[in-house]
Amino acid sequence: MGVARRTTLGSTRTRRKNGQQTAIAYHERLEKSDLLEIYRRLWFARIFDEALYDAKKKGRLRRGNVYGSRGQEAIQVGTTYPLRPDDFVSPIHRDMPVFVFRGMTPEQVMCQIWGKANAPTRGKDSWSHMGDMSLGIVHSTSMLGSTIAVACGVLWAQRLDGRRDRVLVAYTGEGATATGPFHEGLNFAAVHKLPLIVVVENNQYAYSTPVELEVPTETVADRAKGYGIPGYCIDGNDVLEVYNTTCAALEHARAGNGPVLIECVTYRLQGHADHDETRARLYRPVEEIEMWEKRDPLPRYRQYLLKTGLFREQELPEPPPDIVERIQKAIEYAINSPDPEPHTALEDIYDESAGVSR
Ligand SMILES: Cc1ncc(C[n+]2csc(CCOP(=O)(O)OP(=O)(O)O)c2C)c(N)n1
Ligand SMILES: [Mg+2]
Repeated sequence: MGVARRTTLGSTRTRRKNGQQTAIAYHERLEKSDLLEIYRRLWFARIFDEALYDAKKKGRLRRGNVYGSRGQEAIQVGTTYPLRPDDFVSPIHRDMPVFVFRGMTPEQVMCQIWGKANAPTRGKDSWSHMGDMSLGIVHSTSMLGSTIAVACGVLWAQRLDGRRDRVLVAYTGEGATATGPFHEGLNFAAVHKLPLIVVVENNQYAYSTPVELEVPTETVADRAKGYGIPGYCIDGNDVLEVYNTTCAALEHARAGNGPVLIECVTYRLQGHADHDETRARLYRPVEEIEMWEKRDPLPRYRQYLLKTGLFREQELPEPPPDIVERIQKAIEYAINSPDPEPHTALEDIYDESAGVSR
């Protein structure tokens, strides 16, 4: 299952609408410090995921599910690293580290997960149901596919304000590409040439439904043909390929050429969420999981870095201890933060200034 055809990191043999391949290896322009930062971000995402699974298992996180992203880190890192500070992102349930990569603090994100009073939604919701437009983070909703329609609204508003240059990267699962708002949104974005990059995290499953039962085309990227936009099908476990493709898509969108669809082929190594761990080993062949574990994006990128000759082994710890510490610190902060007071439950719900009564 899946399309992991690539063997070398950073190869740019990505498929386009017209069958051509991108020629520019944007990552060759990165400094050594960038290469290291990408390594550290991959580890941030991995440790973030592991720490939350651990907290849930130990009963330290008592409410809500943990939607793991183990194995999908290259997508979170490779699609955010080339963004401008004023670009937008629209993360979904498997993109928690994206909130941090785009400017939220680990403490804010952990407080949101723990439903605390000082969280972005002040304890009214948890997990990814938050946003911050001052950082260009569009509030995430649970209605899969709708994120694409909402993204169109954000970009349309930007156009009404006389701007066209801020690009929005909207994430979605392959399952969500089978929803109505996904099609309506992408169609609208294509017709109006909105600067939208849709990143499809094709992790092969939507809960227990395999991709074959959601997508009738050979690749998800083939769906792009229906909107007359470029569609790339790339190795989502190769952080440099994700980076290169995102750079190409950003140039395309920023130049006013409209949206791009990037299908990142990857695998959901865990269950749909922590409650699905046992069952997820029943509806998927063990060999399939084992095969994808061998394609883990972290060791692959580390190998690449060592091969460049720019790094010594000791410079690339697995994991970087300071990141482990940083995430633990944020978790302790959240656990020790106050719960919301009941009387705040209706605050920030209604726009009182508009005269709407409760
Ligand atoms: C419109 C809609 N239908 C169903 C759900 C319930 N649901 C939440 S996550 C999920 C699976 C999504 O699969 P996919 O889009 O492939 O993303 P993944 O979870 O694999 O990252 C489902 C069915 C929902 N949130 N919204
Ligand atoms: Mg999926």
